[in-house]
Amino acid sequence: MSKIVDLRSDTVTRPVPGMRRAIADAEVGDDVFGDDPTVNALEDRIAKLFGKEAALFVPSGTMGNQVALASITEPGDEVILERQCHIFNYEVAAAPALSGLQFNPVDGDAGVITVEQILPHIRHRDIHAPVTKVVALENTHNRAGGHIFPLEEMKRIRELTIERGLRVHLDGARLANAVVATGIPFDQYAACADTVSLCFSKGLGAPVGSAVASDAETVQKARRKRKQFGGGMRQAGILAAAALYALDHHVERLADDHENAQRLGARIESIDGLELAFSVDTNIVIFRVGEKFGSVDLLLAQLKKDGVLAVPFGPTLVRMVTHLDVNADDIDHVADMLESLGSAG
Ligand code: TLP
Repeated sequence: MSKIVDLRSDTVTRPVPGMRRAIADAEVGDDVFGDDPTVNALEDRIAKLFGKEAALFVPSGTMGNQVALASITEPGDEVILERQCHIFNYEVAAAPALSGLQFNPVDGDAGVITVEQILPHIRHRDIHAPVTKVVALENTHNRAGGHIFPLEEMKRIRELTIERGLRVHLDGARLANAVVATGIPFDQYAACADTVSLCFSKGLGAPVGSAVASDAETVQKARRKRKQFGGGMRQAGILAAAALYALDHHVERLADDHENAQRLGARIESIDGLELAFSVDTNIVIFRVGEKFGSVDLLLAQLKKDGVLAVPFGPTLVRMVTHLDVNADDIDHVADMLESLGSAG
């Protein structure tokens, strides 16, 4: 078997030929001067898609989250978020380090936090207390196996935050997956947030780039923050062209990734010694590895020998992510391997 089946993340996708042509043909200018027509077109398109006044193209999902948070807070403010979310676990403590923010994590259920769970975390105005400023949500939720945060609960949280004068940031790195899986359009999710991000470099298959959408004033602040954080890009139109191509060609096809994840999940469930840690809603499959398989490290090493790559996601958990570079045959191959490793164990 020569083909590598890389399920470590949907970030591993390589630009398809059509996307490469769009990159090659892109009109460009210096985006720090606001002169790149392709970046401007992408920002307009994202603003419209999300029903917001403006949008900003940024190099990564992490920078999208960070410029958004920095633009709606002051140093010393507090951000309420779900304990397993990306901002809290995987952004190298950027918000405390760069923007002087404190996190107030809430234990959720499969990445979802409710109004009732958030309420006791909102600080009373007191000279001793940090000011609660933001509730940050993630949809779909990475560590909860691509779980979809229900729109109804997002709406309730939105109402609470309006009532309490708080802002909502939505880490929508994989929001396109939620949109395709539910049929709920981007703007309905975005309406529940002041700032919302989207990554082009995950399931959408672009090489680089994310966007943040919000009201015009907040996006203007975010543009300054992006520069401050070193993310001002020049002829970024070659990247924006890939993102525009992704929006045209790679959104609806996420349904294939979801189908492949379902296919993998169903096979995993039937293997003795493996157990799904979460229901499979979108393109992420997280499963528990029983003793029969030795350990997560052993299982991953055995898979790697045969060209299958996945990542550890905790002492007993493995994550596999489907994307446009893997097909149903690849998934069957991975499942067959897991099955045979299980029967050899
Ligand atoms: N997630 C990556 C790793 O960082 C874990 C992955 O392989 O899934 N929000 C969410 C929900 C994410 O999953 C990620 C990346 C980001 C933000 C950050 O995006 P990048 O990697 O572009 O900074």
